[in-house]
Amino acid sequence: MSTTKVHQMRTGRKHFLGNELLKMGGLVFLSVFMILLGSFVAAAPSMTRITIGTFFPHYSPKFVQVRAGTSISWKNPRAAFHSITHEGCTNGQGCAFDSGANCPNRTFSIDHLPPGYYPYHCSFHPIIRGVLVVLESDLPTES
Ligand SMILES: [Cu+2]
Repeated sequence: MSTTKVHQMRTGRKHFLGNELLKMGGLVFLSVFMILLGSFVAAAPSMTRITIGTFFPHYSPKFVQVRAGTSISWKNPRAAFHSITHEGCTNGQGCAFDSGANCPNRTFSIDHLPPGYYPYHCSFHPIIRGVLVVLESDLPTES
């Protein structure tokens, strides 16, 4: 065997090991990245948005079901005042939330509603109604 061939084999092996190390480093980096991403996504609170429109069903979507801990926000993109008022605020059964006058282009948000059934309406336009259901956070997901 010529010295050149031996030299090529040695350097070839060196390159092979170098590539393997690079690949392993890449995998370790990727794994750490995925773990960090996973913990970030898990830690980020989930969010549901409802838009208040001019036409039926006005609160869009009108029926919303979320898990406890989900942030719910109502956006009012219209030039009229609206409110997001829990039925309990007007029937004396306990007021869970009331946005008051939600100005045009404003958003009203709720973060920590306990599990329950929350029908609500707009106090300016009582015909505008919606329902919010908050489920226990550990119930199995519906798919
Ligand atoms: Cu309204």
